[in-house]
Amino acid sequence: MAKYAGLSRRRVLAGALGAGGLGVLVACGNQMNEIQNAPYATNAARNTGGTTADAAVTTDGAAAPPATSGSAVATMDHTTGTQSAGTTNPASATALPAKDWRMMNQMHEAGVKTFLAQPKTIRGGQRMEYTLQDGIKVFDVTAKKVQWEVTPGQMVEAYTYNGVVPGPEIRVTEGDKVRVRLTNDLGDEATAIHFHGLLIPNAMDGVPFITQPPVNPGETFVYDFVARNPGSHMYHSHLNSAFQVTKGLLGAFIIEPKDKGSYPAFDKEYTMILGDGPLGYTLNGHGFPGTEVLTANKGERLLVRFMNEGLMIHPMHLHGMPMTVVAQDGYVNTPYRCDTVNVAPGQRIDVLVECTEVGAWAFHCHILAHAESEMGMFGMVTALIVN
Ligand SMILES: [Cu+2]
Repeated sequence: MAKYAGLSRRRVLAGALGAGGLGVLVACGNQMNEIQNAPYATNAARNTGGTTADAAVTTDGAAAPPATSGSAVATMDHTTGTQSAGTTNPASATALPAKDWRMMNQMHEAGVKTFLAQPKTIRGGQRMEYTLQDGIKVFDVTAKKVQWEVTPGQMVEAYTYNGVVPGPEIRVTEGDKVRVRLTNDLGDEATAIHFHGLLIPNAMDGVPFITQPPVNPGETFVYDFVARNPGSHMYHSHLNSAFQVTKGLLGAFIIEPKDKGSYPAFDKEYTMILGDGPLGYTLNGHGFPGTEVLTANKGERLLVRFMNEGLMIHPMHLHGMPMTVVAQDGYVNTPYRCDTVNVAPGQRIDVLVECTEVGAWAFHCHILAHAESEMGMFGMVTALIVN
């Protein structure tokens, strides 16, 4: 696999550098160097495989996996210690530059600082409001394209439900009557919603040409059903899905049990939706350092609902404390402990964490090519901070 991809990749990096607005001051040994946007540019390049988002999709519409090899790397200027995107020595396009450990440290540190400061960005997955009509909980969902800030300063075209990635969380209680009204404002593609994991009437299953006609641009389709099986589920597109879902047409669909005693007790919960594809490697629609920190107080029992909406398996690893797997695909199972849990595409894995250890604990995918490079951490990385 080519380590460096030459000038086309540099132009992309130059664009990423130009898109950001912040300079980052980082310490380097005993000197201070200003690196313009270094963590953003490098993470942007990493998160999208060093190409524009659309270039990660092949002409037949299938999503290509994000690149895992380094590409936009040959931009270190070893004489000045600064990045030189755009104007590079032609010789460096073929020659491997010597490692610059100070530069690597700077980039790692800058990314972590940005992350710990928790950049102001739009978060998807907030609970969706509903209206109650004749005893039915009615949710209005519009599929539309937006420019989405995957990492700070890096805007990518996303396909969204109601403008955010993940789409707003739909949360109901077992036995509720539910109506989801889907309006397609994508403009140039049909779509449909599949309610992944729900026991549902066949006509409501959301698969075009099997259970319903496609919802064409400008059309609305109404899904009506009763929420039968409690647990962590999902809703997502089932048309051109390798493209539409990885572009962002996805969200959590959580059915709380009528009998709270049928599910293990917890104090606090997070849903963590895993993604890979045109938006890069993401947790809840963002790549590090744009990912959200998880927080808990010592002694709290934290529930994490992993949901994989990507095309790859992601072994999620928490430092510092074990995880106890309590449910898979909404079904409560015999619990078992681990510190790394494989989450396959389509799976939902619920884990409990007894927050016994104070500190900032890294929490990341352990396919390390989805998480960290010589340019710093990127993609599927966050932290659990126990106070
Ligand atoms: Cu991964």
